[in-house]
Amino acid sequence: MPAEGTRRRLLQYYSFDHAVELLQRSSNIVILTGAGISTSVGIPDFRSEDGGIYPLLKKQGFSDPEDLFHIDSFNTDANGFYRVLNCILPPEDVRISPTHAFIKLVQDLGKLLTNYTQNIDQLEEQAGIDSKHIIHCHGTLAPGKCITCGHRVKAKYFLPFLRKCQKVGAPRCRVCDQKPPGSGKTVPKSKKRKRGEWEDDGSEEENRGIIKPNIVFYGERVADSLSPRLAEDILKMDLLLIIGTSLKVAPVSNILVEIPSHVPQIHISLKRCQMRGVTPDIELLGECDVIVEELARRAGWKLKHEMIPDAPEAVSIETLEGSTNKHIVRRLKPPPAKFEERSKIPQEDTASVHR
Ligand code: CNA
Ligand code: ZN
Repeated sequence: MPAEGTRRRLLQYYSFDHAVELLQRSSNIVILTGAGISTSVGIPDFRSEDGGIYPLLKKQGFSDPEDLFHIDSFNTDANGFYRVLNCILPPEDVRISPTHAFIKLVQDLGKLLTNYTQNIDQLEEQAGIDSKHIIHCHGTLAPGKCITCGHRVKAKYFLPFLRKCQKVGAPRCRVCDQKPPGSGKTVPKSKKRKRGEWEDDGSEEENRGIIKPNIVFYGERVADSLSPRLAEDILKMDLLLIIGTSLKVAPVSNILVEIPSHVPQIHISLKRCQMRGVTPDIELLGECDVIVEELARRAGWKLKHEMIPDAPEAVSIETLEGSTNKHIVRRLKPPPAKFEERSKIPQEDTASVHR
């Protein structure tokens, strides 16, 4: 018997091909995404042991890296925040990943109801996903807004400036900088000041006129549009895809608990779903780009992306021992280059290798 509050799995769906069938026959798909869909294009996630920002910051001596993304930290030491933000800024010439292209394809096929994204990198827009299909649960990097007077800085000016912040410090509001101190709204008083070794002596007055990115910090409310949209979507959705998220950040992770249990759920990620009460019907474990590419190929959909080879590469799908619905999906690598090279070595050279 499942634990109380745990969704009962739909036992008729368990294989990779069931996932393909669900994609083919569904017409109102909700896709919940996280930082894992952008790692392949050079934007690290938070929690991956291999390359995530939190483990990296821990190695640098920050005992509680999550604190750096708390609104109270921003209000007391914006420079410290901007130094860290640098780690998750998209590279200047960033491209979308095959997974972004897959979500766009779902839209083009008329099957995308909503992409609830926790990402702040705005690659959904770059992929061509229509804003009517996107809920940015945690906001976006840009535009920026002055925390004192509310002056807004357009994305096209703010994004390039963000790249300089590590060197020049937090961006400042030109309106406030022209006014004498005390003439604007004051920065909210911090309730949370245990930041130990990374405290930067930043006073509230120093933070006057700082520009804040449009992201939702820990300690702030998620996008107002999330709950009403979810209430609507719940009535229409016929499939939930969860891609590249650890599901560790509430309240977004709670979306899953609110979705009616008859709606099939597919979870695609490097790691198994570990959120209590969440029981995806099918778990596809591995690089999301490889998995969506194979799903699209088997569904007969044309997924085009510069990182996807023209000739399909074989993947292996291995069911985890002791389960029916958890599958490890890997691209079968072509033989290592050295073998090819060796076969091209002229006969006499081969002989010298064995001499
Ligand atoms: P997270 O907690 O770091 O989890 C990411 C998840 O994705 C982990 O479970 C990984 O195993 C998995 N993953 C990583 N790479 C891949 C891959 N190639 N294929 C499949 N799975 C992969 O991040 P969440 O998104 O769950 O947490 C929400 C936070 C992260 C939000 O507040 C975001 O704003 C924040 N964030 C966003 C970005 C971005 O916008 N690109 C980058 C870093 C952090
Ligand atoms: Zn201002």
